[in-house]
Amino acid sequence: MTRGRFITLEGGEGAGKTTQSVLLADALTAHGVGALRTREPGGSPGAEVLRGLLLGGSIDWSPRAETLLHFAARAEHVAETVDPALAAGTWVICDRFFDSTLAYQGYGQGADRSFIASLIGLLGIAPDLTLVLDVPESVAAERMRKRGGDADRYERLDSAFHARVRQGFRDIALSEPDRCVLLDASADIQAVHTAIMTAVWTRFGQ
Ligand code: Z5A
Repeated sequence: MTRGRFITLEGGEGAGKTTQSVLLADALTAHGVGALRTREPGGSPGAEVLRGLLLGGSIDWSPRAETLLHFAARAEHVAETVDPALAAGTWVICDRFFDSTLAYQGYGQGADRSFIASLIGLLGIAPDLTLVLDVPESVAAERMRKRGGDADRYERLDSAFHARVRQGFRDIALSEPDRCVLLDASADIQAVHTAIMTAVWTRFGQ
């Protein structure tokens, strides 16, 4: 059995990760490739419980504790969902992964980035390809305004926080060109999808 490929989508809120992960999974399925969509924080029963604590709760976690909670959720998600699917030959499309911890907790909240880098090293799994969707904050804010709904703990943070997060994602993409592709996600949905499929087939071949 050939192990599946592990593809992550990263970027700030409203970048279009969820929209694009659906299109990518559908395109892979149409191509005869079995694909599983999942997300973080969450993606397995235990990790979804931790998601509730992280997004919905009223606790203002210290940056290091929040980092560890994301990694606890991630370890559970990898063990219960990601690893078994990859072992079965399924491609896994994951909406956010460890780069989000570096961008949000590291760049955004000021958690020690070398501490996060150590946890990444200890996790024992890295994506084969990471698509970093980059949009100006004004574009993301307009998309979120149109979508409506209640803001979670992270969405309520100020624009300086979101600017640091965006810079974090850009730095990660530029520092790891073998794994990451930085994409302009301010284009229309179909244009971004086309760019994503080009990146996927360039990396893995058709
Ligand atoms: N977090 C963290 O701090 N540390 C971590 O380690 C991890 C996560 C893993 C999870 O939120 C929060 O957890 C996240 C970071 C933190 N918080 N923030 N902010 P989530 O899972 O609830 O949500 P999200 O990941 O931020 O996703 P989102 O807000 O739903 O955005 P998105 O998935 O990138 O966008 P979308 O849902 O695909 O699209 C948003 C809207 O824009 C929608 O109405 C679309 O139809 C529209 N859209 C999408 N693409 C386009 C284009 N190209 N043109 C026009 N309109 C578009």
